[in-house]
Amino acid sequence: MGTTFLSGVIEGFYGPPWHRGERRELFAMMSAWGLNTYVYGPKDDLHHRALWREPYPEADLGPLRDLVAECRGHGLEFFYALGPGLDLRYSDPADREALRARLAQLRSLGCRHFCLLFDDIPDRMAPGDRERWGSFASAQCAVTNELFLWMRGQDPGARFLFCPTPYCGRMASRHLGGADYLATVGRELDPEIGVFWTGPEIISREITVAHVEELTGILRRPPVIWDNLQANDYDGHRFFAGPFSGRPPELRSGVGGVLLNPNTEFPLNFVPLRTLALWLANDGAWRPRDAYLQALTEWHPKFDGALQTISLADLTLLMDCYYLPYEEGPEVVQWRQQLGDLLSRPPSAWGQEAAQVGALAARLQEACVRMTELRNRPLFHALSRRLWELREELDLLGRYLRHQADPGLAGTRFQSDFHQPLTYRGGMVASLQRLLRAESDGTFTAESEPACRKGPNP
Ligand code: GDL
Repeated sequence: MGTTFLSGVIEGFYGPPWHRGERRELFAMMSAWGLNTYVYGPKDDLHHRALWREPYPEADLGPLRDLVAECRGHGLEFFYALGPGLDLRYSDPADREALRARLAQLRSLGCRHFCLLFDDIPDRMAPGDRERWGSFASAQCAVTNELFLWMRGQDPGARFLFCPTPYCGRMASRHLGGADYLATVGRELDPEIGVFWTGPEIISREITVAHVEELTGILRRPPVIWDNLQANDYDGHRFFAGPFSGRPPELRSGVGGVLLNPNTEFPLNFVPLRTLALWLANDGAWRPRDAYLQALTEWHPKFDGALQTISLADLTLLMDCYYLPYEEGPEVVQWRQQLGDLLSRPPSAWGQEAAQVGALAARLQEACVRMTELRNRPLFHALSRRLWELREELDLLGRYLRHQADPGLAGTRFQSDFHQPLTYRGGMVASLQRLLRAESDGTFTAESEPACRKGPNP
């Protein structure tokens, strides 16, 4: 394994971890597509983070051993990630022994490679640790180096990866983890340990070669990209079925690997993983949209319907609504634009356009209905809550357009019997969202404030 380029998946999201059958399917897809690495690090496996000191109980050992064996049986490398940073006391010998014991337990199950993750942890140290190490970065490096050397003593081929506390450009620029954190890691972390990095942001729209070159200088090694492009654990309304994009193919030679931390719902990850594999194998101009269309064509057979099967064109339209964090697919973007323009005009000026806009809405609504009939029930279950929301909005919109366009109802206010206050867009979260509005420039405005202050009042 040595310095092999790592490509594949990190199961590193918040929320329910994948189950055994899903991981088995994952390994088969990964090995068929030429990906080589799986990192086990679900934030909500209690023994990964909250109970990191406690070894796995006896009942969990068989399934874990099988998981490692299945992964390796597919020719993939298995990394086990431990996240002790919530309450690790870096200078406490008992805690350091607990770390060794946990890795030894995993090693006894066949695991050879490990990660220590220090992401999303309190940005402060116990006073004793501060006295001994001086900085967070030094403390984390010392503990990681010690474990790494201990593991290498038993297995010279063992590989280690380290996730820093500031793991993206924005966090580093805010000095998360303390001054000179990354430079300290560059100097003090054993040069054979890889360092994770998510790009300029936690969810990076783009990761450029220049960005990783600068970082490589500081870290004294190329980073391993932990890619959250299609992670959706931070927003229960969305998922991302769009292509791997915003990363030029030249990035491949500037990093030590690319691991996707994708959608929490395993069945929704076909396109993200397939397009990552296509990106890795690409040797011409990289066209993410083409890769998306190819991956959707390969995914389409999974959408076999009990009554009727959705067409590839309608599947594309639907998945365009759940594309990437910073963009939707082109067909729905154009439709949304047209819809916005239409609604800004009086109904008397709508003409034929209302019918066109309504027809696409109806097509999308129909596509949502097709999804309820999928024979692949896990796929339907993964889609269902998000698509229900989309259906509700499309239904409301259709009713609104018909009401406004009806000359007999001119001057009356639109109301829907199916979208009653508090049952529709209700609840605490929705009310909090209305209270603090997110502006398109990244700022937030309280309900009582004017939308955007353009400067001092005259
Ligand atoms: C994070 C977390 C990750 C989570 C992701 C998306 C890293 C290193 N850590 O900050 O567990 O899934 O954001 O919400 O990315």
